[in-house]
Amino acid sequence: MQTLLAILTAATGLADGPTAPTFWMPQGASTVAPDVDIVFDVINWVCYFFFALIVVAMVAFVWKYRIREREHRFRMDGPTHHAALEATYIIVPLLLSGVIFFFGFRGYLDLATPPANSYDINVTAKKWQWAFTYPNGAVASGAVEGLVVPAGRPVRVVLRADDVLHSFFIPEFRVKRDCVPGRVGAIWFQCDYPTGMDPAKAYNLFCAEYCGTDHSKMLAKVYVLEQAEFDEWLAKQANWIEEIPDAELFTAAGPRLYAQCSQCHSLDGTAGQGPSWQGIFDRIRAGTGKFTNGQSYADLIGPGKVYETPEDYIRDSILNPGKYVVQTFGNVMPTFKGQMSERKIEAVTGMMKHLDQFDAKGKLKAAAK
Ligand code: HEC
Ligand SMILES: [Cu+2]
Repeated sequence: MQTLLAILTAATGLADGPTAPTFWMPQGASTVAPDVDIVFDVINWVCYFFFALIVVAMVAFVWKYRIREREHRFRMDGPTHHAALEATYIIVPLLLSGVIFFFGFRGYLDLATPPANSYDINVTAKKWQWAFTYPNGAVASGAVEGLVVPAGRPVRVVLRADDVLHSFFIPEFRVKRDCVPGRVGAIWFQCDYPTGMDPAKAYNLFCAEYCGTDHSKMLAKVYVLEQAEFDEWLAKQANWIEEIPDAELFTAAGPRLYAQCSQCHSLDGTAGQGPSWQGIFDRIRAGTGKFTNGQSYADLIGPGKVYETPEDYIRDSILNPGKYVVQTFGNVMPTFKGQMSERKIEAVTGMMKHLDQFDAKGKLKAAAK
């Protein structure tokens, strides 16, 4: 019934919000969603129909032609050929698959051809988060801001991968495309239903290609804003870190930046993909730890050494994480070059130095406010 309703609203163009979720599909919130859903529903109903037909016929024939007692004589004079029957089961599936192909291919071409006036957003996938770069240079992180797009106009996302294969998937928009290292792909969508910055209303972005340990954490929210609201967000986004007063730099910006590090670095001593930040600054200053190449922190950090100060080492760990890898950990940290400005690095470093002011989740403790 719901499917039928979805088809009707799609056909009459009456949808004034995302289409309702069905048993199979989440709500449909992009302009292509109704087309995709019709093809899906038609294929689905064709499958139900033939499944029922075949099972009923099978059971009926098994019953009708079962071997009865004392009747072991097989008839050898049955028909061997029936032209009309053969023609039917060639022509009917041919027509059906022809129709499915027509709608499927039309939809495919639609999805493959971004409208000329689309708004470009660069998306980079890396283990295990999304980074979004906007035309004005603003960089947003999937873990923190989510993907923010303007409503009511086509958006073209240009897809890249830094390390391994990922896949950009927004189920509510019915779009999915692989992000392949060494290649630049693109996909487009248009959503006419603004969500505001409300996570409960926002749509979901998943990585749909298993890409390693924390693949399941490679999530982001998709916020759709009215053009004016979007422009305002974008202008702020480009320089939010500059707007924070120096005195509040790490208390205000630290937690927000830490959201990009939290999947791998705990604050409470639990080892994750990366070393916990509990006591990190004192540990680095004391110089006792070792790197996988056998050198110790004391060999590298200090006046006249590779890193003048602990801060310098931390900065380079964020920009060139593969240069010196901490013992017992793998070289899995992505570089934050181009995403972490000096000021942002200063903010996270400040947070590392004052972890006692934050709780285990990276929120500023009430007393410190
Ligand atoms: C995908 C997991 C991952 C993410 C995300 C991540 N890191 Fe790391 N990080 C690691 C691993 C693994 C190491 C240890 C190996 C190495 O030195 O590269 C590490 C090491 C470090 C070190 C050196 C620690 C030490 O004990 O010497 C610093 C500093 C650091 N990360 C900062 C950050 C910051 C800041 C962020 C967020 C902006 C971040 N990391 C995000 C995995 C991650
Ligand atoms: Cu992925």
